[in-house]
Amino acid sequence: MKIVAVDVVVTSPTRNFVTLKVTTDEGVTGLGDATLNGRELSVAAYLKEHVVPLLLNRDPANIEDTWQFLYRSGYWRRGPVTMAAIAAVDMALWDIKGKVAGMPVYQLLGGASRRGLSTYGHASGRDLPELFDSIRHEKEHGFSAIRVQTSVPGITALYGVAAQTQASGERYDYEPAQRTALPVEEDWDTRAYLRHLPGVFEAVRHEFGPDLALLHDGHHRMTPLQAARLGKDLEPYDLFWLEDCTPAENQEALRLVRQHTTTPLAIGEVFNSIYDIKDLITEQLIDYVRCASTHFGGISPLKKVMDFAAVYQVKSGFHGPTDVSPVGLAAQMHVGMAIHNFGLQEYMEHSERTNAVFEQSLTFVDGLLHPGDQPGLGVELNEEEAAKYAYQPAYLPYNRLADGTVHDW
Ligand code: KDG
Ligand code: MG
Repeated sequence: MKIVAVDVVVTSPTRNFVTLKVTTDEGVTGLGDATLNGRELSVAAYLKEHVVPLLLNRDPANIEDTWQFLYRSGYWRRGPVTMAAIAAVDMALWDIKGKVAGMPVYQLLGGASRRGLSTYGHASGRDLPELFDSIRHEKEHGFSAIRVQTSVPGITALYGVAAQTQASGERYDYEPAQRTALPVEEDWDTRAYLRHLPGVFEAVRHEFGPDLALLHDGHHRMTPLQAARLGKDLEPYDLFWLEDCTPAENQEALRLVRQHTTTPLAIGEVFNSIYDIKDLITEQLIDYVRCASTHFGGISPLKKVMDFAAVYQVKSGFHGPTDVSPVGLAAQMHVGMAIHNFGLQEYMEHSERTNAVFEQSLTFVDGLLHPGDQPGLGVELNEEEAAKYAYQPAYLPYNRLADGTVHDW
């Protein structure tokens, strides 16, 4: 078989998505996700200008060889743009292989290790009553693990709090990238956050009892010492994990955090390669790998890093926000189905319009997500629907402290 066409499709049903479509001479097609939130067109150009010409006439069956060829022949390795582009190719080739074999991709990765994937939902609120309502809503929806984000007195706009009015005046609704010409400025105060958060978790634990798995995303905002203190302060409330407590580029920061707290740690949504996370795994400084198929180079490296992590009893907690497209979500669901050391899958659910563009075989029943048993990834692109929604510039926000200093967002 040969690759005869490769198309890069940019569509924006409710947010921007970049999708790669690979077509073979036998008419089999495969899809890959190359969406990089706020920088979408850079990956689209990387693919169109530098990758598509290299794929034509290649045998789509040779997934590992194609991955290594794209990774090594580019010389400039890693980085989110390069790795999202390689990820899209890798996913599309797994999709094709599954369709040719007549099997869902998880079968090709070793078969199902479980009935479905346990997931966590997102709850948030501006105050405790609103937060409790949001948690109840997620529980009724089937989630037995819930991420809790809350407003903090004195901070106007805070990541992950759906109902609050943002600096832009628009509602956040779990979609931090806003369709504005310039990134929106938000505010931040670490001391106020550290003072407020433990009380919120105490109230949530008291209200919902010991069973409910609770998670929190620190979104890279703390120093190692601040993160260590937060982890310690949250210990009585038995978190399932504390995510991204420090900026992710410094792996050593987690050593200090780990020495001070037994709150489980999760990190990796901004990582692009195994080299970003290998010390965290071998030194057992984390408990969950948050990498996403889309930003980590695809299915092949995600499966490899999880097999490596299994040696150290580190589990998966793949990143599943709405900016990972249904194709990217499917890719990591297949990995999650196959590996033994699956932990928990983030599931934010895409909009109805997005689901009309990406037709999916996924099911979500009683909190268990399943990619379905269609051959390949189980996602098809409705190109007519996709063509209705042109790309719209959108940026993630950024933070400034009270004195005007830029802070991690
Ligand atoms: O593009 C940025 C989002 O994917 C990120 O802010 C979401 O942190 C996130 C999460 O844990 O879902
Ligand atoms: Mg996160």
